Amino acid sequence: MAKTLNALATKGEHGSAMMPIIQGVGRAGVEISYLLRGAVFRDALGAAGGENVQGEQQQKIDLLSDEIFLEEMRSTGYVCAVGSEEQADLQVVDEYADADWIVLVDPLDGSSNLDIDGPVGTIFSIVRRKSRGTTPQESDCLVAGNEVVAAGYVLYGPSTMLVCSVGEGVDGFTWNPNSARFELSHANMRIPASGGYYSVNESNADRWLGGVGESLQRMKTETGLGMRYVGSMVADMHRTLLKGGVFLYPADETNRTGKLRLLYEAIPMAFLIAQAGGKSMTSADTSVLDVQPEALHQRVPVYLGSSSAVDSLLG
Ligand code: P6P
Repeated sequence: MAKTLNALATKGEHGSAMMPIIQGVGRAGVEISYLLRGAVFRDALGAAGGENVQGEQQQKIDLLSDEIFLEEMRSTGYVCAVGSEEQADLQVVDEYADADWIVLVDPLDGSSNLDIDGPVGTIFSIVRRKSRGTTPQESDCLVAGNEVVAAGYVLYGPSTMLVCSVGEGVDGFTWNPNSARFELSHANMRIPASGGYYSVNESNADRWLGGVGESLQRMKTETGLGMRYVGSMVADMHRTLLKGGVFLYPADETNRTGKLRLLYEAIPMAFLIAQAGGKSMTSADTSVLDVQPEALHQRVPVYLGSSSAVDSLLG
């Protein structure tokens, strides 16, 4: 009998409590996966005509994915609010405003790759709300990565995978269309200590701040790593988790505090990498997991991957 998402229920301190929410993420992932496969026929690709709070062009499918995800979180009955890349403010789930859990999400990360049929993903983390007995506020979701209870991503590639941790290692589940459920395919994922690739948009190198260009040249010489870059964080991080190496998005003259968002991109991926035995830094001396969030859409530089590669890069 294949193991399902329920394999997570006996893990970590809150595994069983996380299950209704993780099952909801799985349902949203399946719905979004089917949406993606038929998007071109529903005129769902292309710009929606608006910008998100980040000032980025919103794709129609970003908005549809956000809607699907919020509805599935609502249906769990355990989520009091959702902080989404696609929404300026925290979205309170009115029917369950006194529930314990808040979910942070990038509903469809990398959607600019959709017009080339590239891999995209959903990135999420689950935190316990800070306040009790009041309507959830943005301050309730400003929880450091070290306090995250669960995190993961759904990867929409040739297969649909849900990679997740509830605080006791990382497990990968693949959607099995024959049995119509996620089944355990990658148990206890550990990032390789060496090998793999470095993954970065090197076209930004001349604009990087803090001497990252020289550090990267030194790392390339020291490690001899090849380079792979998709431009979709979930795909680039999934390869880093499986093959080893380092994914980085440094601050640059355009993105002076980094491009990737702390709460729903950097922290979930940092949590997974740390759980898989890797290293997750935002600078040479600060772990992503130690950053105290100050705003829902705050951005940070990230250096995530095998400890040896991150150490070689950051010294
Ligand atoms: P660039 C996608 O827009 C995204 O947020 C991440 O998925 C990805 O890692 C990054 O931005 C790519 O940014 O500047 O290389 O296109």
